[in-house]
Amino acid sequence: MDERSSTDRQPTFWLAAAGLLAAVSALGLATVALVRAGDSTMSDGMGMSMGGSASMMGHMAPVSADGVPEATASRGGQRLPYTVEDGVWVFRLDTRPTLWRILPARTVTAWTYNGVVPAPEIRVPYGQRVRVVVTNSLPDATTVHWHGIDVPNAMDGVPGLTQDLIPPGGTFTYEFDAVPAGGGRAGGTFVYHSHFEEDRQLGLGLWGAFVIEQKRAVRYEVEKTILIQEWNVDATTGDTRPAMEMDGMFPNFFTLNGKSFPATETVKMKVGQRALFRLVGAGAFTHPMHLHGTDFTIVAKDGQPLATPYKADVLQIGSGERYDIAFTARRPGKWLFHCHIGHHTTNDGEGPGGLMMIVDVT
Ligand SMILES: [Cu+2]
Repeated sequence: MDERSSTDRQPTFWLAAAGLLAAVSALGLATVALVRAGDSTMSDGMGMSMGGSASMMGHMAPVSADGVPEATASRGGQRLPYTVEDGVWVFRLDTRPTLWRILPARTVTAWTYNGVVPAPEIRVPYGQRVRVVVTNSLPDATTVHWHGIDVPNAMDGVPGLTQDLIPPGGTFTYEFDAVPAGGGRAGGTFVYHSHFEEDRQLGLGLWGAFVIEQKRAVRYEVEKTILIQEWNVDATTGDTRPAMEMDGMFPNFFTLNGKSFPATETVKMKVGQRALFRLVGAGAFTHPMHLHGTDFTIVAKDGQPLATPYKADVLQIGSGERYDIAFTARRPGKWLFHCHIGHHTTNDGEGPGGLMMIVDVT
């Protein structure tokens, strides 16, 4: 029973009314901003990073699919070829929009390195001098950050801080020794990604693995690098927006190495074989990854081998994180490796889909 008198309620009523009025006004302003953002082109990269509601709306706009070609490769994440110049391993990356097929009947408009999702894997011996020539064929400026690698400051890829933006049509050459930042002496799983308009460019796919091979590496019969990503796709129009933790921007498709289940790769193993999965959180969301049929041992975190590896059967993988997990195939069968958040194992709400792959043990 509410014992307050009607006069007691009046201030509450007027506060509520004022709040409602403010909310309606804000909605009106937001609508104006949305319309203006829709009118502006997405190539005005500098303007969009300056904050404010109009730029926020620009970041939420779908990426243009006009004239974007479909990928010629069906699988991403393959090792990037290189040439050798005076002992330096020279790699070439081209950032460009690509229609990427995550399912037989579903493409996303991705922003890619070299037209594939995930980006090609760069893999070098510990300490190798590398040069990466980046050409920007996006409609927007970009940079590349070498996440977890001991680069000189000028090679760190932070626009306005360590380098100028690479404009559309521009090129920038990065060069450094492949050593873990902090001087780690082992090596392991690192990443490279855009460091400009990260909400948009990372959400559209600009991520790749960078593996510094360990000098005394444990050998595994099966080794996979697995990038976990999310996508926001309008199932009717096919419009792709960068997936973000924000109303209207939440992901409805999820990929392991650029494919949603059942299009994900099946990992084939024989009983007794050992596997190493290099898991990379290459999106904006956290995924509790779970393996059926056996536990696994977490042997490295963020490219650093653990002094005390530990066992688990679910592992949370957040944005930018890398975990190397090792396991032995114990029993024959088709064992699932999947995210434990049910929504993440759907394709636009239809399951099974998304972040699932099969480990097929014979
Ligand atoms: Cu998940």
